[in-house]
Amino acid sequence: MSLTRRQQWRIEKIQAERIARANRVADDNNHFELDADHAKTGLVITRYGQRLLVEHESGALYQCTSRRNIELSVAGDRVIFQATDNGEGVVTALLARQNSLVRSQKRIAANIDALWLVVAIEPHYQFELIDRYLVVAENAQLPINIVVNKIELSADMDKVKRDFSMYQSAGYTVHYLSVKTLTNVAEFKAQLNHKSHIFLGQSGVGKSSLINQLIPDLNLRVSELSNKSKLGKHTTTNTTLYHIPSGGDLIDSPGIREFQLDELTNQEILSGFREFKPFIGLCKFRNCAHINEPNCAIKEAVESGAINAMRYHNYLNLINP
Ligand SMILES: Nc1nc2c(ncn2[C@@H]2O[C@H](COP(=O)(O)OP(=O)(O)O)[C@@H](O)[C@H]2O)c(=O)[nH]1
Ligand SMILES: [Mg+2]
Ligand SMILES: [Zn+2]
Repeated sequence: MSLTRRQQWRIEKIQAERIARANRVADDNNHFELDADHAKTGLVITRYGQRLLVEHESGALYQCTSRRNIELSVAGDRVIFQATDNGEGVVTALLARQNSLVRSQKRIAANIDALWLVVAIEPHYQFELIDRYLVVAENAQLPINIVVNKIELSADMDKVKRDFSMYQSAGYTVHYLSVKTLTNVAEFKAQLNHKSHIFLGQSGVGKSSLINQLIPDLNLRVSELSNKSKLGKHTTTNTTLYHIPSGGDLIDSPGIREFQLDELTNQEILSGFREFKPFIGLCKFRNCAHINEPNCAIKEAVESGAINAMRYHNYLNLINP
């Protein structure tokens, strides 16, 4: 049986405390006495330059600086910190990350349980865009699933479901909902519990509307955080972790919602089609591009139906000749 996330954190906390204790000896930059026995575990809510807003298990927020010898943490990180007299704190250790989202060489969020790619009936979903997001997420080992919004606008839901069945058979979860009519929204909410989530996708698909359903007072909370943290208005554009009242966490920023997709290499594209994996390496030619080479295991899998023909077609559309 695998460890729960909480158990995992507890183990990491003990390890991190040891590190913090060892560092204490070497520490000559901090003017207060570090006391590893009183170290607290916290969750990074947001970062503003070198400063971090850290939430203790009790819910109390601490504005923290970070020890110089540890990597700067981001929203979603678990850290060990020590409160100082003035209600502020110093982060002394960073717990191991489960994963992290990096864009243009900058880390922006950590410990993400699910990325939700939001697409819609209007603007109408495009397979190429969906596949590009999936490829990026697969290459970064980020768990991604799909939300199809505005289903009340579709005159042919059977067709829509056929379109997305290829993603379901590749192992992706697909939720069909309408934020406008609230169709399937409660069910969707219910399964966000105990996990941390990121929503992304092109403009106009309904991400803000969906997030407002999950956290009706989001704008209020943004300004509350700005006040509490004395971080100023920047909080609105900073990547921030919010607790969803019905359960689960949302890591959000405008930059995350609509992040730009970088150019993808053919190698990344190939490894981004997760259902191709069992066949890679089985082709006649070692450098097979799986386009029109003889005895290609991928093409044979398409012919036998083991790989969905539309997904293979999407692969051909994405790769650079
Ligand atoms: N018809 C319909 N419109 C929706 C639905 N969800 C959101 N919208 C509308 O779609 C537009 C774009 O939504 P918004 O949440 O701003 O999308 P974002 O750009 O992804 O954040 C707004 O006019 C919303 O009111 C839905 O389920 N059905
Ligand atoms: Mg929006
Ligand atoms: Zn091949």
